[in-house]
Amino acid sequence: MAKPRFPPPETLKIALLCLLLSLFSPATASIPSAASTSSDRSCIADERAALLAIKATFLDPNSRLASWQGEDCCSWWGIRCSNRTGHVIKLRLRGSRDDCLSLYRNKLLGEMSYSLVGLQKLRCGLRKTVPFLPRSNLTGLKVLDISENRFYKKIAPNWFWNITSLSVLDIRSCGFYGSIPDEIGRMASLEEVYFQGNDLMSTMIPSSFKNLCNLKVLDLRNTNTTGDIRELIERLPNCPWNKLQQLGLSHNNIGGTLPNWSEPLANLIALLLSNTNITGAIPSWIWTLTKMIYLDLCSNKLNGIVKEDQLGNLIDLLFLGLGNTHLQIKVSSNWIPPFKLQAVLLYSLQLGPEVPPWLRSQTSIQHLQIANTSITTIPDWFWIVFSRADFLDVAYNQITGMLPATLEFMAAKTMDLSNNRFTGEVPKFPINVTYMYLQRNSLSGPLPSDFGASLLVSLTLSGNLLSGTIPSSVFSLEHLEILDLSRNILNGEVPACQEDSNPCTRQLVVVNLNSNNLSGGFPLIFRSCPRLVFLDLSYNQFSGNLPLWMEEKFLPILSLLRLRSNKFSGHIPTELTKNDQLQFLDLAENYFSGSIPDSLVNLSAMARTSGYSALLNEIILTGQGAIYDIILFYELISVQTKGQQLEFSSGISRVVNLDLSKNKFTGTIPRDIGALVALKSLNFSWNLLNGEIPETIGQLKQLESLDLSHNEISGEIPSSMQDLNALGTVNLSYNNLSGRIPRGNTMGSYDASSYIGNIGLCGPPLTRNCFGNATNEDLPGNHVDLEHKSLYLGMAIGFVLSLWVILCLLLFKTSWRKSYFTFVDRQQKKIYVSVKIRCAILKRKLGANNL
Ligand SMILES: *[C@@H]1O[C@H](CO)[C@@H](O)[C@H](O)[C@H]1NC(C)=O
Ligand SMILES: *[C@@H]1O[C@H](CO)[C@@H](O)[C@H](O)[C@H]1NC(C)=O
Ligand SMILES: *[C@@H]1O[C@H](CO)[C@@H](O)[C@H](O)[C@H]1NC(C)=O
Ligand SMILES: *[C@@H]1O[C@H](CO)[C@@H](O)[C@H](O)[C@H]1NC(C)=O
Ligand SMILES: *[C@@H]1O[C@H](CO)[C@@H](O)[C@H](O)[C@H]1NC(C)=O
Ligand SMILES: *[C@@H]1O[C@H](CO)[C@@H](O)[C@H](O)[C@H]1NC(C)=O
Ligand SMILES: *[C@@H]1O[C@H](CO)[C@@H](O)[C@H](O)[C@H]1NC(C)=O
Ligand SMILES: *[C@@H]1O[C@H](CO)[C@@H](O)[C@H](O)[C@H]1NC(C)=O
Ligand SMILES: *[C@@H]1O[C@H](CO)[C@@H](O)[C@H](O)[C@H]1NC(C)=O
Ligand SMILES: *[C@@H]1O[C@H](CO)[C@@H](O)[C@H](O)[C@H]1NC(C)=O
Ligand SMILES: *[C@@H]1O[C@H](CO)[C@@H](O)[C@H](O)[C@H]1NC(C)=O
Ligand SMILES: CC(=O)N[C@H]1CO[C@H](CO)[C@@H](O)[C@@H]1O
Repeated sequence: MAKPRFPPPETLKIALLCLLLSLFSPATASIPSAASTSSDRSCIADERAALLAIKATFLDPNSRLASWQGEDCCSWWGIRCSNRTGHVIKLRLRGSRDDCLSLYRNKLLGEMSYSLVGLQKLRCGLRKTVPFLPRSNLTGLKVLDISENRFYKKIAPNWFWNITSLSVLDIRSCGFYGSIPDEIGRMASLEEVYFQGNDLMSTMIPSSFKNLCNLKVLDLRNTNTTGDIRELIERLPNCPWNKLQQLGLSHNNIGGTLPNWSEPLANLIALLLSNTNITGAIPSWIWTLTKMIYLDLCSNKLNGIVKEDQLGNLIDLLFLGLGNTHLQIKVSSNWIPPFKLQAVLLYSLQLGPEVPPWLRSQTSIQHLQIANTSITTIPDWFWIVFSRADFLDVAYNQITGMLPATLEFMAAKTMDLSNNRFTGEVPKFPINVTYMYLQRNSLSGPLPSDFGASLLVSLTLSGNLLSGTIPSSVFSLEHLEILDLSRNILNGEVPACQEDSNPCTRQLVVVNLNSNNLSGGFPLIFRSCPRLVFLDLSYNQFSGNLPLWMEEKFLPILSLLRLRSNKFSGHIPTELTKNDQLQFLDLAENYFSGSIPDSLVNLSAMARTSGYSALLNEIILTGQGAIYDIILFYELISVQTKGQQLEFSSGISRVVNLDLSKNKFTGTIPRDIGALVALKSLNFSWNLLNGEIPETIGQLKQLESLDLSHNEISGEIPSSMQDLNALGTVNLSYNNLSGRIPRGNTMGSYDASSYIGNIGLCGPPLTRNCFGNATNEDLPGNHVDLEHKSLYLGMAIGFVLSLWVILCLLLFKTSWRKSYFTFVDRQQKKIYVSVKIRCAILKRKLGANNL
């Protein structure tokens, strides 16, 4: 996969922000959201009017501003007035941030319009002061926090740029776009500025930023800031009394090399430069920043050597991120660092073959990522030193040996040991673990009858050598959402649900049992899983009829069903076709018989014209549950289209596939098959279908692959198929088709093998001419033949190229969305979980209002 595996995502930042609460947490965080601090006097009338004007410009579907009425604006929600002067000094209208992550719910929607400014204009006009430069009358406002709302408008002009009294400006994730106005240079009181998550549209902070000599915090992460890091740093306030403490530039298009200064930003405690294009060496001044707590240089092109005397200067360091760079860490084997880290991100570096011995002293670590670092063994101390850690990731190494029996005493909530060479049996899991990744190892033997981890949400054991049956205890894990046991040698039946003694999990969202040796009928246990979205039972020995899909809607939101290569028989139950989320149905290589039900065309998820509104995507967007992890499963399942085995990444949520090949279906292709307009791949090959290809097939404009070969289909190829421009693969061979092959944009351009075995077909690419209807073109002749041959050769090459383009697109195409969740990789998911947990704890600690 070319996709970088460990980009420390935005969620990680949030996680670690939660972790290191004091960092990047604006002063507003401590303001109670319902201001109980009303002063004796009521608020200043002008300010009240100004606030009402602001309110009038909001769409407020959740009535969050319901308290904004009455005389005393100081008692309104989100407002705080000064006891001394009575001025509104804080305005906090932050959108809600569930779990520290914005889920775009309960937001103030709408435009912050100019009515406030308009109000002032009027007043100015009356007083005949300089027109067009009105000041907002919230003259005492010090803290403005409107973060996490959705304004979707230009960042300037905007009323708040004229409030020079502000010391805190927090407009994180507000959907503002455009460049920051020069006026910011007049806001000399600013101490904390949070722009994160808005779109500065490839610009940079203006040079007037230099004036902000009081600036302590600048958060420009993920703002589409573009340019050279030196130029950017030159625009930072560099006053003699330089106060800058926290600088966040991660996730931007910043390149160049870091400047080598004599006078560094001596007060810096947090420097976040991850996911930028910065190159070159880390200049020595960074290692003189002895107050540094949070240093994140992950995912850059930084290179050079980091030595122990450099790292050793940073005595207060809690967060160290150097992962996915070209840096080499060279420290002596007995080095004991002066710091006690809480989070270490050293993934995708060369650290191995040993776990760096200096980590042994880091007993406070909560979060450890040393995946993909060429480690081959894990020392015994590892399991002890990190027994209290919350998040452990050592995936993608070559670690051999057995998992310790003491695993169950560890505190980890997320543990990724996947993609290693662990052997032996699966031990009991850490008691509180929710996410356990063990896929792609060499674990063997039976599964434990009790995992000892009742909070498991995700369990992935695919690609091991596990044998025996699936213990029924798996299905009594009441929080389990993801179960992947694929590619093992498990056998026997999937245990049934014993409603009384062993109530089944109802939370399952993803079940992957692909490629085992499981048998028995279709596992009825899944009937009790109303949230199931993804069910893959392919390549097993399951047999018998599919259960009648009940009126009560068995598996109501199933989006993907793969039963490929089993021994299922009987008809396709029509009830199945009532499912309105099924976007991927693969019943190939079974013994299904009977006709293909006409009601198949009612599979509405395959008939959506716009986008793939499959639940998968929707849930990913709204971030519910553990669905993020589904993406992991997309990586693992392979789909046969275009005659190739593909490993899909998240792209699979955009694959619409209907594969009934290699069964014993009889009868005709449903006449209205053209209704399934979203289909990308249709494979009815190797059945006993007869009748004609329905004319409606020409409506399947998205179709990239069509295989109707090895049936008894007769009649002519419908001319409507000429319009299938997306079609990359066609196979109509070995049927009873007749007549001329349509000559449209694509149909004539396929290889003759697409059509062979149909005695009645004629015209290119077949050599057989349509005599009787012959035109000049079709007349035999060396010249023409040669021309045709080179034409077909060209087309074949073109076809191969376009096939690759399509394959590559399928593999790598990701659609950028503003939300950072859309293509969250598995790493992010894990982090999301730890965030969730951590935030829950913090919420409790701080009171729900403050997060
Ligand atoms: C302001 O007044 C409120 C109640 O009168 C009091 O609880 C609060 O401590 C005062 N704040 C300051 C900064 O004096
Ligand atoms: C400040 O207010 C004036 C008057 O409304 C306006 O023209 C100007 O654009 C404002 N500045 C910014 C940066 O919004
Ligand atoms: C960054 O800004 C450029 C220029 O305005 C824009 O085309 C691009 O879409 C922006 N990128 C993102 C990720 O918003
Ligand atoms: C880094 O630079 C490369 C080209 O050199 C560009 O393709 C890529 O998008 C840049 N990445 C970021 C995060 O700016
Ligand atoms: C930075 O400059 C100092 C002396 O001014 C020099 O010793 C050091 O090697 C330079 N470092 C880099 C990374 O250029
Ligand atoms: C492992 O790290 C290397 C660079 O050291 C990187 O190219 C590769 O993509 C990483 N692999 C994974 C699975 O992240
Ligand atoms: C598991 O979680 C419980 C409740 O939060 C806690 O009391 C216990 O110490 C945890 N156990 C371990 C091994 O961390
Ligand atoms: C699969 O199970 C069948 C019995 O159901 C058994 O005969 C066969 O040997 C098993 N295959 C493997 C590879 O274990
Ligand atoms: C599709 O569903 C509708 C409504 O349930 C039904 O009336 C119609 O007969 C179905 N079409 C087919 C071909 O079964
Ligand atoms: C259609 O299915 C058959 C049997 O499953 C398979 O061999 C063939 O490659 C598939 N066709 C395409 C175009 O993927
Ligand atoms: C010739 O064309 C006619 C009608 O266009 C068609 O019915 C007939 O099958 C064609 N003959 C051949 C050999 O293609
Ligand atoms: C510019 C402006 O109108 N300023 C007014 C803001 O409100 C205070 C207090 O009411 C007035 O004194 C200012 O004149």
